[in-house]
Amino acid sequence: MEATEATWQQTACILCSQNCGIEVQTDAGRITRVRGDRAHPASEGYACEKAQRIDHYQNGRDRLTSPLRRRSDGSFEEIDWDTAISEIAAKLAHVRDAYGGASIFYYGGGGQGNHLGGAYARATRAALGSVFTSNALAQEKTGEFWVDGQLFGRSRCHTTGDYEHAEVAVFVGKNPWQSHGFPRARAVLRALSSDPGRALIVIDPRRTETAELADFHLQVRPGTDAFCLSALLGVLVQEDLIDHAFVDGRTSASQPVLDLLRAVDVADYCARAGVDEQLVRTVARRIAGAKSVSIYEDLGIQQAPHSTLNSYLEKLVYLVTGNFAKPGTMNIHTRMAGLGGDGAGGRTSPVGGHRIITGLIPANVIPDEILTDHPKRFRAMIVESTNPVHSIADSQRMREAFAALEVVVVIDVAMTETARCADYVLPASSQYEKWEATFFNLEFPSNAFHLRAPIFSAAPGTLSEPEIHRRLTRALGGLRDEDLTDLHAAAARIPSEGRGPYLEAFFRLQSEKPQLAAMTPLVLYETLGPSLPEGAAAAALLWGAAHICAMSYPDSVRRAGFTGESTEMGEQLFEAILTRRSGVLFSVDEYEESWRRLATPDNRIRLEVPELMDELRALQAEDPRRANAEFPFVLSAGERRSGTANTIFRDPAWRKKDASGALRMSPSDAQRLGVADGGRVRVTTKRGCVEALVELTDSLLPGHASLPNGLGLSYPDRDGSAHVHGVAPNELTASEDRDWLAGTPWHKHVRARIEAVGA
Ligand SMILES: Nc1nc2c(c(=O)[nH]1)N[C@H]1C(S)=C(S)[C@@H](COP(=O)(O)OP(=O)(O)OC[C@H]3O[C@@H](n4cnc5c(=O)[nH]c(N)nc54)[C@H](O)[C@@H]3O)O[C@H]1N2
Ligand SMILES: Nc1nc2c(c(=O)[nH]1)N[C@H]1C(S)=C(S)[C@@H](COP(=O)(O)OP(=O)(O)OC[C@H]3O[C@@H](n4cnc5c(=O)[nH]c(N)nc54)[C@H](O)[C@@H]3O)O[C@H]1N2
Ligand code: SF4
Ligand SMILES: [Mo]
Repeated sequence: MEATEATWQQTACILCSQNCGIEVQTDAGRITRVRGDRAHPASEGYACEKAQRIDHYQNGRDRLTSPLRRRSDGSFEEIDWDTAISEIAAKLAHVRDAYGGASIFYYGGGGQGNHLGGAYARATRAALGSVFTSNALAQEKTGEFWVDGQLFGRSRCHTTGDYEHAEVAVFVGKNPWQSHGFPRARAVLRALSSDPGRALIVIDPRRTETAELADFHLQVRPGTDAFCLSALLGVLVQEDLIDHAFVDGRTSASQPVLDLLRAVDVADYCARAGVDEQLVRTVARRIAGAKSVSIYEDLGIQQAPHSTLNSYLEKLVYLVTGNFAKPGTMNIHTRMAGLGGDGAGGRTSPVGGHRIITGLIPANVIPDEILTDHPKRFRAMIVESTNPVHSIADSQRMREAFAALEVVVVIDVAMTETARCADYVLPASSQYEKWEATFFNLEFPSNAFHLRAPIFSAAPGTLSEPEIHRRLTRALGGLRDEDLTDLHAAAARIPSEGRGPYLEAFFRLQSEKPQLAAMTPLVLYETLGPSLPEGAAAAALLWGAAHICAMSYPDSVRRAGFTGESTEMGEQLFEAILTRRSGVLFSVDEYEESWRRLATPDNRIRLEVPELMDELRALQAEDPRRANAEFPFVLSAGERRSGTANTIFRDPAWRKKDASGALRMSPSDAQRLGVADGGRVRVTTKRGCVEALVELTDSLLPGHASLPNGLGLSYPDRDGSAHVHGVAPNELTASEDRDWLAGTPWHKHVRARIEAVGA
């Protein structure tokens, strides 16, 4: 049948943080056609090839269709929702009453496409007194957030680059051709690469697809970025390529930093990092000579040795060259709502005293906070929309930790590795069966937000997360009907009088019952929710978010086309969010806004970070060239490839090529080991041993090997028997291999031994 315009429905791809707007056609519960949505304000019609496969998520064979309870023999039995909710509430309440709510740990709250659930989970946590939380950001971004806090005054001062307009774009440990990370990535990379007036710079030990397009590729030895970036900064300072007006006028405490960089032995550090000194000098001069530079740091340095220091050095590169708060440079963006956990600083984890950053406990220390007889250990866990048994370092230890907990509740759409370790598994409706949105709204100068309407009705047996949390909170007695009487009355007036009286009643409740603050999402869901059109009750919390956004960034929201005084603009913004199916441009910034968002007392960027200065000095004594006889390889465990999408697709059939996720290595290493392309090897680390298929490629340096991200999932074949496809990377990683400051893992830097199988 020829597709007519009317049959396309607007939604988004949920496979990476870009959440490109897509339009889909459906047939009998299947997503049959997918195209980029040109009306989406950020992606503008762009979508990569992975979006075409989205039905593998929607119709996975291991979708959950009933709440499950573990039997004593480890198998699961189906139970009804009422039984599940009342038993879970009773068991968690028991843990709370016996050991305190702080012993109930919450992990997750959203993946690449879904953050509404995590917002509603606050109510359940508040009802339980659960105060500790974490999610995958604590295995990647917390070091960077901490550095942001030091430099800009608050860890929520998150910067974003403008790669589309930058004269020079630098990618450090980031392969955006495959992993994206900014809108329309491949189009932007091609434009950068083909324009002789612009430059693309890549720092990566692998000759990635992005590096293939680059003008300059610094092919560092794995794990040596601290040396490479120090050398780059050394050149900038020693050749006097820094922006003095910016450094003197806009930053503070710069002298100690510049003094330290002046002392860097550039030639020596380049040698340690395995990069050509002349190339480093050329790159430094190109950066310094550019009108605008944007830099993206990602997992290649955030999940490798010295990761927090690396984040600091990366930021110093753009700061000493004045690439901040100007077109094409780094800027502090608006947000519709925060990601991560609770903001309060200075907290530490209850057992090990590990630093909590943006409310998140380092993922790597979670087993240590469970596997102990410490009285404050975690005793129960709620896991939502994440697969930590697979994604946190040391899967074996994660399984032991889960087994040691008294109660584990997993909320997911599929039977995951983590769900298998649960006492109760609650089946969520998929992201195409409910109202959903993400808070990955990280762009500058234009920022967009997209509320997606369901395109299917909920699969039988499933509930949306807002409804799951409503039921849990109610069963726990966290919210009472009498708290909501006034709001219900005000909501009843909405059809005739609009939301004005409701807003007043809401403010009244907030001042009269501040103890209900953590219940706000649920309060809105229960009272405002039913008044929203098309069953969009889950969007109720966005009413609050829209008002806060309009109050926080009035000028930016006005520039995006919203008008009105006082609360009128927030109402307009919410209305647009509710009705525009392709997403809403919610803020347009001027470059001065980045300065206004700074949170330092003197409104200058504070360049000196004492804790990292010591680490920087100590580099002197470290030589990364030292050989490791027992584990001669560095394994990057978790490369993003065309055929990977975290663990969102569990069905291996979505992957057309590289079905089992080959281990990539250089031909010279393979020859030495006596293994051919397509042969098998055994990979051994101090934590585990796996077998993998080999793909030879000269894009890797000798001594470096790479396994993809998101493989090693157990999936039922057509007759129902489960098979594991590929290598689960965290069978090889270890909890203690992490950054000393932020606790972020060294997934890209796993010491390994590799041998041919059967040789
Ligand atoms: N296709 C696809 N896209 C994705 C995802 C996916 O699973 N699949 N996941 C999404 C998620 S959650 C994230 S966080 C992002 C991550 O996106 P990226 O950070 O781009 O992903 P990776 O491939 O894990 O790592 C990036 C690069 O780091 C390099 N690297 C390894 N060791 C080092 C080192 O010592 N130094 C340097 N400089 N580089 C090193 C690797 O060679 C690799 O090219 O991708 C997102 N996008
Ligand atoms: N070794 C190694 N480990 C890594 C990495 C690496 O590079 N190497 N990368 C790390 C990084 S950057 C990240 S972001 C993490 C990602 O790892 P996780 O945080 O575990 O996230 P995902 O793999 O994205 O899993 C998302 C989960 O959400 C479920 N889900 C999908 N839709 C819904 C929904 O609507 N509701 C609910 N309740 N559930 C849903 C999916 O079934 C899946 O189980 O892995 C980290 N782990
Ligand atoms: S995988 Fe990412 S870049 Fe590709 S279509 Fe989906 S959201 Fe867009
Ligand atoms: Mo990630």
